[in-house]
Amino acid sequence: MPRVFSQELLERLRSAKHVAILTGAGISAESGVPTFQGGFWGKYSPEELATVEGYIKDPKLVWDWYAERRRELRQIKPNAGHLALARLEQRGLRCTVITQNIDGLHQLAGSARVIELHGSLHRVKCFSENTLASGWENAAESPPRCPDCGAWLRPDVVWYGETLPPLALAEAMAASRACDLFFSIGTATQVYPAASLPQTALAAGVPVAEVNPDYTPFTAYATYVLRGPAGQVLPRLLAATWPA
Ligand code: BV8
Repeated sequence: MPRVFSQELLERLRSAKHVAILTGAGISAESGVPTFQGGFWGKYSPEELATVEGYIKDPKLVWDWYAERRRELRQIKPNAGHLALARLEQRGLRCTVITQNIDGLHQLAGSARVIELHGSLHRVKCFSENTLASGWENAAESPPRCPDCGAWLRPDVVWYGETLPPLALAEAMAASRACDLFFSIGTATQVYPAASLPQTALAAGVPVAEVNPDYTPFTAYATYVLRGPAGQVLPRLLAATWPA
């Protein structure tokens, strides 16, 4: 846990007009959502569940796994890390949260500008038409069927081997280049193209602060390394930047 923050970082944050923030599973860890390294994949392999092939092979297993994650989220609240980012936005500077998470906790914490690179657990779409579906919650069948065409429904998330929503990715890239300061928080920076965003910021001359209790493949390149859990580091960073 950093005792003090670099004065340069505090000054940059204090004078920033636009901050871009990439988040991963680590920012939701303190809310009780298991990270990919520590939790979900432990039971299953990504290929089994988070791919089109895995879904076609066993649609009920995949649908039920996402349904279990959706149920678990009902008891989960945003933590101090999510709330600190929402407060940062409420200070009036432009704050673009770019998340790999599908839990919706940034929006629940009050962040208004959230780019969901990998979709949302709270949305469901038709496997065939790719159109969002509603009214599936009480379906007896697992997975439920599309009311329009009868195909299976699926979570509106990006699986391995699927391209990211083009607009979301374009907006994330643009924010990474245009911001005054970039944060990479709670991500192992191993899943692409999301993992390329901190480097995109650096290449555009934007300083990058990494918030993570552990090292990542990006740590050596970070301008500032804030070693610790986001739920502790972020509130302290805001308090140090704006003591009043
Ligand atoms: C794509 C949604 C173009 C679903 C997710 C072969 C074939 C096909 C593709 C590939 C291939 N090889 C490589 C690829 C590209 C692939 C990829 O990058 N693979 C990796 C494994 C190498 N990417 C893709 O497939 C992407 N699409 O590239 O399309 C294409 C198309 C065809 C062929 C080639 C290219 C799509 C990727 C999206 C997959 N969907 N999620 C779901 O959630 O079920 S990925 C999912 O895993 C997350 O969204 C996230 O992105 C990733 C997990 O990473 P993290 O968030 O970083 O979490 P992790 O647990 O790993 O780390 C947690 C971190 O937090 C740690 O560092 C820890 O120290 C830290 N931490 C812990 N506690 C705290 C903390 N930090 C702060 N505070 C704390 N308290």
